[in-house]
Amino acid sequence: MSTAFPENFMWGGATAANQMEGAWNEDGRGPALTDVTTGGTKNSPRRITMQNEKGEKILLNKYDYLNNGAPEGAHFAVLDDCFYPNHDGIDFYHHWKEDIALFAEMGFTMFRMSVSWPRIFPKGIEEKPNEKGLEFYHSVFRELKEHNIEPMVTIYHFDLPLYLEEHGGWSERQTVDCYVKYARTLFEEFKGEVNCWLTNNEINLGVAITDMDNFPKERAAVKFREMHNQLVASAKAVQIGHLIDPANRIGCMIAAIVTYPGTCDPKDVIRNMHHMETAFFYCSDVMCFGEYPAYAKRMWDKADFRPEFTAEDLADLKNGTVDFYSFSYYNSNTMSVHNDEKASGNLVGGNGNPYLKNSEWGWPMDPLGLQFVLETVSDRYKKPVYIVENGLGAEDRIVDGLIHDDYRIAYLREHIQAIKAAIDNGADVRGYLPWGCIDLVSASTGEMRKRYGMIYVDRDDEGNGTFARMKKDSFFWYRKVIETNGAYALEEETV
Ligand code: BGP
Repeated sequence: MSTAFPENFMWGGATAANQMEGAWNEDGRGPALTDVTTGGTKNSPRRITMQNEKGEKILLNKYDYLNNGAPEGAHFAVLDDCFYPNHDGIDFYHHWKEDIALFAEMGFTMFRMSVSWPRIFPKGIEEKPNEKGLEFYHSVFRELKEHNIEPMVTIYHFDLPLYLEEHGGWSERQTVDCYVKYARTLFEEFKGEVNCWLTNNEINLGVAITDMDNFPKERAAVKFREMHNQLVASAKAVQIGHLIDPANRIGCMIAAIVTYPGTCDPKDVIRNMHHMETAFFYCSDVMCFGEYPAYAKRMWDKADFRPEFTAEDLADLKNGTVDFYSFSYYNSNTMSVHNDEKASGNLVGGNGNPYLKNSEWGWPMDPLGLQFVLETVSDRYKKPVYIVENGLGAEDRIVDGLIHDDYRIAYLREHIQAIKAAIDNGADVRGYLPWGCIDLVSASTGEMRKRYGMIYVDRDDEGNGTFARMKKDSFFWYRKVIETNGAYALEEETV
């Protein structure tokens, strides 16, 4: 056996309930925001569906909603003539046994999944959890254990119960209380079955958007308040999780929004530094160090935000620091005061980069950016690091019953090589869990055609398909990578 990667390095894959489970209204599950979000494409945004007081339809651009909130008097509605891809996902709710067997066949030692919040507390406010929801996850965790796969469980991944969303979402302290009750329920219920947890997927997104050009100042203040509530909720969960089971390891989950200065103009360097602070470091600095960083003042002043945090909240942040750091990474961008041209990328764009090629969805592919993140965060936080999302969203074609996804293999190989380089340079990297190891609904576009998986799922963007699973070439390639503890990805030439 090769010793290319550290012994006990965890290999696996990552998913989220809202994008894979389906069964959106089965067995007592309540709706989430993702259940009133239509499909979209690369060029047409997903819509949030609502109705006004007269019952007239409103289709709101998802990003307008996230940036500006809902129009006065509008309420969420599931509309008959709209298609909601998350309602069925890839029907993991009924395929979990088969899917876990496939993960085991690839050799996974870790599997990242999330618990669907509204499957446990349909509205978020109930006193007692939904037993059927708990049973479902017990079955999944038991099955993973059978196959010696350790679950890494995200407590909250994009699926706030719609009721809480309608009642102010994260700007209300009620949501913090409901989250804490939900997290406590999971820690108690799954004690002994799950020991590795993430509190909140890509928690930094809410503040990252405040650094986008033209983001309204008043809304930035709202976002900082909401983010404070999320950070406090997370810190409370960390403390409770440790009390309930000292064996629990609880991490933050950050979208690695990496940007480089567009030129060597010192103005670009400063612009980029400020962008990285806001978009990338702000949340994890709080979650890892237990207090707000000094540069928060610059961000708050700009938004006229007066932080009035209670002593209790500040104590929670101090006492609820995470045990490890985890992140998603797909692409990098550049920041420049000289360039208004926008590039695409995961969630928050910057300017493009002439040295990099773009994916079919326009995301600049940059394996060295992953090395950059690993070395940066490993040194900044001095905590174990996990890559819990990474991968290439691409269209796959079935030819003679096979899927030759050499483009995906090339992407994964180059990123694994970058991880090894970071480890050789001293980064404390513990695991690699590429995103969407099985095809699932895209978060940004709602498409199925944007596939990340090593396992193909027969489902299209109109809701057709049998949900049958099929192994792609990358399935066999990744199995070999895991079997050799990474060595197979290092031996081969970079495509
Ligand atoms: C991250 C999310 C995931 C996932 C991934 C890929 O932001 O945590 O839920 O979907 O991005 O993005 P997309 O699905 O938009 O291609």
